Amino acid sequence: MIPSSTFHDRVHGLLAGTAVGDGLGAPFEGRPVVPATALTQWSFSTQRLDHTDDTVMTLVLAEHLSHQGVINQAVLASDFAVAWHHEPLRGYGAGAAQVLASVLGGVSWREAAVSVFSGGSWGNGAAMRVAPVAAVSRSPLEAAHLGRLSAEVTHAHEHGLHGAALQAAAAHLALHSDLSAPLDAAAFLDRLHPVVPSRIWHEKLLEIRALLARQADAEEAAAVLGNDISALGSVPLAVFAFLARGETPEAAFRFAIGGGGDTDTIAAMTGALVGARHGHSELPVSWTTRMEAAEQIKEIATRLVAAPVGT
Ligand code: RVK
Ligand code: MG
Ligand code: MG
Repeated sequence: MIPSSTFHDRVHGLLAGTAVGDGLGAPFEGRPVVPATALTQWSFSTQRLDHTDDTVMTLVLAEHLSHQGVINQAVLASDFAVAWHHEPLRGYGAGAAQVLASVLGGVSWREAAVSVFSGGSWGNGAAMRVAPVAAVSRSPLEAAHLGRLSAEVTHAHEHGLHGAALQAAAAHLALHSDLSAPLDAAAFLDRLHPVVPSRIWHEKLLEIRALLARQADAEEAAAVLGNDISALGSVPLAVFAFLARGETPEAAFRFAIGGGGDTDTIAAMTGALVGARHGHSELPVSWTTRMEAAEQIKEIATRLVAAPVGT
């Protein structure tokens, strides 16, 4: 059992890690390669870490969960839509914006989510925001279930849903991991297998094991696992960055961004896992003090830890 003050710090870390990864990675989003010197320069800058849709939606979900510890899909869809309408220029994906505009216009989320693209979105937008479910779940499977419920309101494609389930379960495992022992990557991956009943996702988990065994660098990992805006092509890299470098928070963020591609989102997802394991107090202060929404994140974390679990 984790002491409540530590649990609070770790939930705070989960939210702050998302925002730090998002803000640090955002200037490099879409670049195939991120030069180490550019990343070092940006990491030492004192400029504010402005966040994007990844953090906005994560905080909306955290706030939603803090009310009753459960997901009401119609209300959640509306909460996302209101946040998008308030700040449409936070870098939302085109499909996500279309779904949220429809919801705001009175279309049911179920209809809106399947109407976008062919069979719904497989983007990583549901995975990037899902980590707060870890705070109100009692097992990785329950986190994955809540993750899928939260994902469905915008991402109807199976890969969008699987990505959210995997990241949710990983966040649960990170939040409840034993800090007195080194992270056991093999055991962590064993527990992720059952949450994604899909051959192609299981192959990704096997690739993560192989990359860990040969101590692959960020460039090689991105080439093998992907680093794009799809759930399938980004969630595995985020989990890999956590398993490969997660014991040193700063290195994990740099690794996640160093793989290039969808850097804000990959670093946001890795950041959620790193923050959940180590807590807000162990994230680099030079970065957490630069967060645009530092105060809001602190307040939401306090409300989220007070939410009922598993009701
Ligand atoms: C911009 C064809 C599809 C597809 C399908 C493509 C922000 C589209 C965040 C779509 C994240 C894009 C990211 C993203 C999160 C998805 N057929 N193409 N079935 N499903 N796509 O729009 O919230 O950065 O090109 O649902 O998942 O930082 O626009 O948004 O990086 O993937 O966007 O999917 O995106 P969306 P999202
Ligand atoms: Mg973004
Ligand atoms: Mg992104």
